[in-house]
Amino acid sequence: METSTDRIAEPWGSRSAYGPGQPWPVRVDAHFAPGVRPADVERWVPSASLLHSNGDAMEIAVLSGRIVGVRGRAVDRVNRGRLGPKDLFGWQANASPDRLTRPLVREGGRLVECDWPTAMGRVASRSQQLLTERGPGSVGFYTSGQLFLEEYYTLTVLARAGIGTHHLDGNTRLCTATAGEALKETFGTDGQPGSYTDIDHADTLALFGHNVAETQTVLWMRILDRLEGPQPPRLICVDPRPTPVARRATVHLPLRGGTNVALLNALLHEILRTGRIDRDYLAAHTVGFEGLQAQVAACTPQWAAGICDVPARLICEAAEILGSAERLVSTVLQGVYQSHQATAAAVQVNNLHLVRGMLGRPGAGVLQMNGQPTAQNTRECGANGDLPGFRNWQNEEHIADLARVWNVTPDRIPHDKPPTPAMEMFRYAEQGSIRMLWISGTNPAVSLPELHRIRSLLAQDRLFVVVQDLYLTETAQLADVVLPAATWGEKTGTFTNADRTVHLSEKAVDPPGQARPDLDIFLDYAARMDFRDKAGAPLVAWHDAPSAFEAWQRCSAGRPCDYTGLSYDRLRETGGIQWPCNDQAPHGTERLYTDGITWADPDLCESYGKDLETGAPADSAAYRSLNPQGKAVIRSAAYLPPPEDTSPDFPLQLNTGRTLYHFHTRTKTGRTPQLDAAAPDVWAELSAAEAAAHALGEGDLIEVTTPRGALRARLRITAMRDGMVFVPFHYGYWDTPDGPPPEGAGRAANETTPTDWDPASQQPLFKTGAARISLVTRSDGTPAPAPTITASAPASPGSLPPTTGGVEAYATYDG
Ligand SMILES: Nc1nc2c(c(=O)[nH]1)N[C@H]1C(S)=C(S)[C@@H](COP(=O)(O)OP(=O)(O)OC[C@H]3O[C@@H](n4cnc5c(=O)[nH]c(N)nc54)[C@H](O)[C@@H]3O)O[C@H]1N2
Ligand SMILES: Nc1nc2c(c(=O)[nH]1)N[C@H]1C(S)=C(S)[C@@H](COP(=O)(O)OP(=O)(O)OC[C@H]3O[C@@H](n4cnc5c(=O)[nH]c(N)nc54)[C@H](O)[C@@H]3O)O[C@H]1N2
Ligand SMILES: [Mo]
Repeated sequence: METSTDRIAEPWGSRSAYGPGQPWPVRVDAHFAPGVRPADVERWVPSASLLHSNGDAMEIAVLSGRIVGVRGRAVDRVNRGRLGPKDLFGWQANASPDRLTRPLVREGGRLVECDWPTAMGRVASRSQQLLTERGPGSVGFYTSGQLFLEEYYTLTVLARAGIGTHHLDGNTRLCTATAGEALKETFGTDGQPGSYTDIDHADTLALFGHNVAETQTVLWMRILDRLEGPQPPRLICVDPRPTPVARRATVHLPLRGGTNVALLNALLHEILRTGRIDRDYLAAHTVGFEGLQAQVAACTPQWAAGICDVPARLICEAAEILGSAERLVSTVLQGVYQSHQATAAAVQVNNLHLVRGMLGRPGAGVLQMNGQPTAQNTRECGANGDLPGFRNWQNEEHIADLARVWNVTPDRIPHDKPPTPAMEMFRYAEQGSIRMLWISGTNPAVSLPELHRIRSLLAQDRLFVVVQDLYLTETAQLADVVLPAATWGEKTGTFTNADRTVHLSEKAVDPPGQARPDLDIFLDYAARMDFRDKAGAPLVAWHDAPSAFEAWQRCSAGRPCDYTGLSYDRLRETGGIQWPCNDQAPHGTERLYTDGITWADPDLCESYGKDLETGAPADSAAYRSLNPQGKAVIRSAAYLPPPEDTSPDFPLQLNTGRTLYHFHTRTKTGRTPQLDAAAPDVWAELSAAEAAAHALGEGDLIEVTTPRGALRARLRITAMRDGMVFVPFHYGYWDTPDGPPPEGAGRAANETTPTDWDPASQQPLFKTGAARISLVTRSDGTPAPAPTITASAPASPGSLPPTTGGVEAYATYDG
């Protein structure tokens, strides 16, 4: 039956309850432009969501050459037809009148319009000049988790074997570097062990620093539908904030920020103490258990309670649930990844599953989540710094194999030292060894820590900055050349979600003006640079998305992320398919490690592992002696306090993150009326006790200050733990009337965050810092511009007018 509701007010829509082992019922969600009916639609074009990592399959509705709506794909394994608010409404941003339609170059200090040959000519000639004068180390590429697979692969080939630089990384460094690193540390290679279908079978779900209700709304619908059905799973939520997940949890552990390792060590301590371990699994498939035993021996719940500031009783309850689970699914995301012991904590979740033998069967799986829609492809294609196909940069045979695929000599592939992580690239640009930085599909002038530093280093004269984007973002405003890109719906390619499901996204409409697909831009550059292989043929020998996909299939052959069994035709027809997909697994692979650990062998693994405390990489000999038979490695870690702890000057912990209605720096969701209206400006969250201690009330304008800088935001009083202030990081200044903030009075969370990172994954610490707050002006009675349905719900429910979307936000669902 088709019904229609306000999907801003009801982001998760209606329930379709189901029981363990049953298939998740279909429900098809749709939204169209005013006046358009489904029957009017001329063409439906297959695609998937691009505003989070869930990979919800959809079709784009086209009428008279315009996108006029979207609907979910009922056949797809990921969403069974459902869509979240960002996907129902976000497509409207494609047609925003302020899209970039022509390239821009900086002339006399100003950005002026030009044609493509002029813009690309400047980029190529500056590259040539730098290669001659300073060598490949003077050129850096900082890309995204939001382009398509074909684009990343092309960029990797031209940056590595073309330019020959170490400096290629993605904003995935800020996002899922820890997911990749944690999987490498434990299983020897990247690749998600679990599957979303594990939710259908689980008796226990444990979410570590993952506000899935707001950040993967459709996965939360799946969980809600299990929670409403027979034999619902037990739910553990580890998050300092009262997220929608916390509100539904069997046990909520609202821990002090940055204390995940202490908590996890205590949970492992209890599980070991009560003997809930799978000795056969440990013996057959792991090394390192004794180290873990020793490490957690003294980590009692009472000990952790003192560090995490949660009652020991709650830790014991959570351990009891984890210890008695028979089908356990754990997920991990930014509350773990963006803290100082990110990798150390994330691998303890892997350890929990190894110790309990909870892997490789229905309902037993780890999801080291991704955040961005195509972050998995950034990693597997090597645009995150690692080598394509999860090859090991320290293994000469892997280098030789890649050199064979690219038909170059092995010395053309830089591998004498580790690839440069993004934070180091920005430091090299600051210090002057990187002289050209090509930024594609990311907005670092809002998303990197310590923004005054980022602004000033991007504005340097000696640094040539190329920005490839859809809009004149805060970053593009600092560029020397701006390249207008086509986006989702305007170009064709594939991308892979957090559970290895590959989707095809096809071109539905033409891009505006002269905007071009990122792939065409990279191919144009490769042609201008005239990169050659060792036979003198073009290094980048493909010319469009299908031929780029085929080139990638050859590169992925025989690797963990094998794409050789996929094709655009198959993906178009069936919807998403999970890799590896090849002759042995023609229908794709639901879960990894169903039959033991497959890629940790010293000759096969992507990484020899790192010291979790220092980040120092191990070498082949060390790994061989640790793990000669290629089992899963149990790596233990001692808890360390956060590097920037609270002090009398900065008494509050600083936490930053997301809200349901916005995506990142809001370049798309801020241009979508329904989403913009739901959360139009920044706010800051405090507990009622903390607000009272500071004599502050709802809606007061406050200043949040750290040693780096300050921001101003309206106060929302929530049921959050005491001693913490939370600020969403979505709000830059492109849509503020006054442009860039005078230093010290911005509204971006990253004015205040520290330049510091986890040693093993090199992911920045957006959730670990210390701050103080002060009153700027009292509220006139207006509440903070924060949604009321989400983690920012008011402490006293119903005390404020609820967030609604009105008629504009009505969407239908069928099912
Ligand atoms: N609506 C929406 N959805 C998105 C995105 C978006 O911008 N908006 N972005 C996508 C991307 S790229 C990503 S990476 C994901 C991120 O998805 P999530 O990781 O779910 O989102 P965050 O809000 O960054 O952080 C999650 C939670 O971590 C908690 N946290 C903070 N410190 C700690 C800690 O020390 N320990 C623990 N256990 N928890 C802590 C925060 O309170 C927060 O509720 O979302 C994806 N989906
Ligand atoms: N304080 C704080 N900071 C954070 C985080 C946090 O939790 N707290 N989270 C971090 C995380 S997990 C992430 S993922 C980052 C996200 O940070 P960013 O990547 O900087 O955020 P976006 O706004 O998604 O930027 C993507 C840019 O790509 C453009 N774009 C979209 N589609 C296309 C396309 O097809 N082609 C091209 N060329 N451009 C396109 C968009 O217009 C936008 O400008 O922020 C990080 N920063
Ligand atoms: Mo992310």
